[in-house]
Amino acid sequence: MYRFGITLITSLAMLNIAEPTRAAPENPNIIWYDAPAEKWVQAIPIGNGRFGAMVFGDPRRERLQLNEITVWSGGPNPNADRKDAFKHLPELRRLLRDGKYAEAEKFANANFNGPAPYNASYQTLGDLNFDFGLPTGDITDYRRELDIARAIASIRFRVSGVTITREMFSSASDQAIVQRISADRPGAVSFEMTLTRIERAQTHFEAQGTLVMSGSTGNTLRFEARARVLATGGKVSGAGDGKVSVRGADSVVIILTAATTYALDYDAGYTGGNLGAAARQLNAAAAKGYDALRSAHVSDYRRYFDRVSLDLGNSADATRPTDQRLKSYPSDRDPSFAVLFYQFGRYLLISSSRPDNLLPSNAQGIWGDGLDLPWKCDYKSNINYQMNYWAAEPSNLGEMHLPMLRMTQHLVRPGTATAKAYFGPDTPGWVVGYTTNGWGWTSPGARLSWGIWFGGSAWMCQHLWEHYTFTRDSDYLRKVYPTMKGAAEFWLANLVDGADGKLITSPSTSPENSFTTNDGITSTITEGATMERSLVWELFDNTAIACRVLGVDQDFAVKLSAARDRIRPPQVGKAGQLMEWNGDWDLNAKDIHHRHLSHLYGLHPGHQITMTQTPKLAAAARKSLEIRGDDGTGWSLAWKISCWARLRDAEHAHRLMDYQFRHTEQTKTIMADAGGTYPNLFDAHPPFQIDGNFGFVAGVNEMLLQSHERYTDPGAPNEDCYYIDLLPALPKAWRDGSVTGLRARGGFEVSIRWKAGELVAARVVNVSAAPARGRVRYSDRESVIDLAPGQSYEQVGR
Ligand code: FUC
Repeated sequence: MYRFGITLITSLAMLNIAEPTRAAPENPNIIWYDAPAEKWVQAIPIGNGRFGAMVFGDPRRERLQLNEITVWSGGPNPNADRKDAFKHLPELRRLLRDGKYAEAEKFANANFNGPAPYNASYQTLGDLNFDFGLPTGDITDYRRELDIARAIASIRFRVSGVTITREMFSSASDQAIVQRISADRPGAVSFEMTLTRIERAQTHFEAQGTLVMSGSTGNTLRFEARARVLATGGKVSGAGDGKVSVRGADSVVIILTAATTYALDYDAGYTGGNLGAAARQLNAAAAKGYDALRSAHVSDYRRYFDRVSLDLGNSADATRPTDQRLKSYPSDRDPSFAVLFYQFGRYLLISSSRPDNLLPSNAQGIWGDGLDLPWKCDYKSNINYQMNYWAAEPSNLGEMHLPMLRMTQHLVRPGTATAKAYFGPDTPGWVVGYTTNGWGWTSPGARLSWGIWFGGSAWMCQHLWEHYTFTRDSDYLRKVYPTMKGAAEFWLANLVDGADGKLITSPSTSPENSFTTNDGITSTITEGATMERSLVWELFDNTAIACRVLGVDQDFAVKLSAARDRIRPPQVGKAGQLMEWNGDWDLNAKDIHHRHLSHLYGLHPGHQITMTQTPKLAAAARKSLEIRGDDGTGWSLAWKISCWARLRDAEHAHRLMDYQFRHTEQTKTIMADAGGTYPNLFDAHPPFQIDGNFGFVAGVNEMLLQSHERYTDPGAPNEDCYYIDLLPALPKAWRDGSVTGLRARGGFEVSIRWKAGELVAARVVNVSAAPARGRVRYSDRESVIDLAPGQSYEQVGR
């Protein structure tokens, strides 16, 4: 073991970490197509965190399908908890203890579910439509492009000897979607523009070439969208019929803003947002001018995007249209395509979850067309919601995590009511079940197998803690600690003694899966399924360390650690698998390839199971993964990449990409084995679900760098310290490469370069404001690092 105190600060250039390994395509961050989108899953997404559009790019008639992150139908539902459910808890637990699982399922569906309909859905805001009235000549030289390094979309083509260019972006700096339409011949830009919505909206023309659309999604939320045309040359006219016409302009800038009455405020009934923001933002952006808007947008976006670079080399012609590259991935396995998909995931996170978003990135980020979107496009907290944020911290986008962390704290109010309704009026703390939405839903669903599960709050609190481990910002931790404490208090009070005297949860489910006992009883509800045990273990473990770090609640911390050690540990079953249930029933499963990997939570994203600290459980997790098989829904495939990476099986992790990059245009809901990627690089469950995009980014991060294994450093016993594993799962296909700017737990930023599969150089910088310790591991070398803020450790060769 080597120990480093002070180290030299050399530049990345000296270490050659970021030097390209071979000739790269001109701009590796371009997604492009040689035809307009005919379907939504071919269109290009743009977004500024809260306000976005899908760009179809038809030369003659453009449709910008618009979304704003707070546009939810319905409203808060204070009666969604079954108020007397807790009275049925003892009977439900008794049935489960007696192994009467089928009766328990009936009983739970009747007495322990959520009585309220779950109707509210995230919705489209509307459409900005253009009819360009182009000459009838052929369209040639067509190109539709998204530059993910600048977050700018463009469409270019020639018609009747004129080249028309449309360029657009959604600016966070100016809170507007901005588009410029230009031509290489004066007076060649003409169009009619309308702003529409399928229901509940009216549009009128106002002075200054402005359309104003106002409406509501029902009784709670009202919205307003404004689009203004600023023409150079030509003539702009409009009328009360909600249409603007432009004739013979040289170029036109269109600015679009939107506001809603939404507020993330439980007491105010989720209203209080100011519709006047749309007009204010529109006037401010219009006064600024296109070039200033564009450069403010690009530099703002690059602040985040440029933090991570990844080079895995090329093996195919990377200049081809993106849909062709997707289709040929199974035969060329082009690593630069994996890089594009990785960086596209980071683009999507920056574009759907800016730090001041009122709501987090939802099941489709911010992009959704329609009024009743798949699964309401909500925040399913039994995997999907959290997966959306797995990539945030490691990919150096920690600020994008903030909307989710705020939402978690917000759920304490409704979650306290849910805890008391289901576990008793004296129950402390708060709990969230299988999902949440824009209206603070925390209640169970109408029925099993998905509706009754209480692991959501513990899992969300893992995210609160992780933001601290990556930043070591103890002021932040102090603010979120009460939320973690409340979630832990709930579980301290509500774990029960299992038949073996170990602590378990009851009732308990393994999200959306069912079991068949050795006596042939099939059910979905039991006591002590593995996932909740692991979630609560993780919650207690993290919260106890938070107490130490903050120097608070020492007695509580002792209680948490003691209870953590009494939780029934993960069990190994007869096939050597990690048991999903309280009985050894995995092999009886009706759906042995079920998409959820719930019992593997301790392997990933948790840290209860690791290769070096719990090798037997890691081996069992491997067996379980083998039993589950490789195929799955989009997010399931992505989760498997991370799991195999944590098991250090680089080739298996890489093989999963063959499934993840399966080209598809299927948009019907399929619950198994049809996961893949759409031409626009959205992940296909199917239908589109953005968790798979983010989960993929997380998987690649896990292949290149891991930092989940914790140890106690004798020199800093109150701190959480981590092993930093360099290239833990590097596949042969990524022979030479480099990555810069990844983040590791403990407050570090890490850059790595490798050649022929071997480490060439690595640099670990303490980017936190506190001294930071850790252990850097690669191959058989382990180096202890102890760095002051800003200091770095460097390693050359193995
Ligand atoms: C859970 C998953 C489904 C889907 C849905 C949004 O119900 O089991 O596969 O991801 O959430």
